[in-house]
Amino acid sequence: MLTLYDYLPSQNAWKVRLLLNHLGRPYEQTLVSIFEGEGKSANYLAINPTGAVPAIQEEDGYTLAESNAILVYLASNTAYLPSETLYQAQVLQWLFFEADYVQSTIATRRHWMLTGKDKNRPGDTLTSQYHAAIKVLTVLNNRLGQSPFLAGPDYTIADMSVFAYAHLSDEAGLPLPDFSNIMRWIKAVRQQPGFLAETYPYSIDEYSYREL
Ligand SMILES: N[C@@H](CCC(=O)N[C@@H](CS)C(=O)NCC(=O)O)C(=O)O
Repeated sequence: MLTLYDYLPSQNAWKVRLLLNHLGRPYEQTLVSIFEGEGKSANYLAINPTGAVPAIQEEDGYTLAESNAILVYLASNTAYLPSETLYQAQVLQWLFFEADYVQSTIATRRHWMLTGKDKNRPGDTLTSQYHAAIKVLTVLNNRLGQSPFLAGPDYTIADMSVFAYAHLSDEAGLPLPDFSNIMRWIKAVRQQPGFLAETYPYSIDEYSYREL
């Protein structure tokens, strides 16, 4: 059976849980206590060289890391990753956008704010991060004003990936309700069959205040 290396409050890991839920694919979970340093163990670094979650391991030992690469792999030959070349490339466009822009702004800011780490960050870093996050939400809102879902007419792994942190933007101190197209899309994503509503707060982990 597939193994998912997971840390419950991680929304990068939640993306993978969401897709597995949509697919109805059974898996085993191995929890990695990242803030206690378990990700830095030699055993785990052999699975994911960055020490981060998520990662997966197939029964034959094959391993894969980076949440968006995992989504591409697991969604291949399913309705969640179109096979037509340009449509598939548009899915990749939004997956790369997520990894580059969403993770460095909304996700990082939310992590800092929910674990108190924002108090140890310089004010100008927080200010420039806020403006960068607003720009990301504006790009998403504009795109979702033109298209029902990010890559086109269908719900794909691009939506799963971006949704993971974007729908929690209010927890990063961002004015999510101001972005009406994103709000419409959030409702549409929640209505997809097999949507996974369950997320976990950092407060379930007594070590989450630690720096990585
Ligand atoms: N780009 C990576 C980011 C993964 C990531 O940052 N994971 C966090 C949890 S959300 C983590 O495990 N951090 C621990 C570390 O980096 O050592 C992905 O998309 O999978």
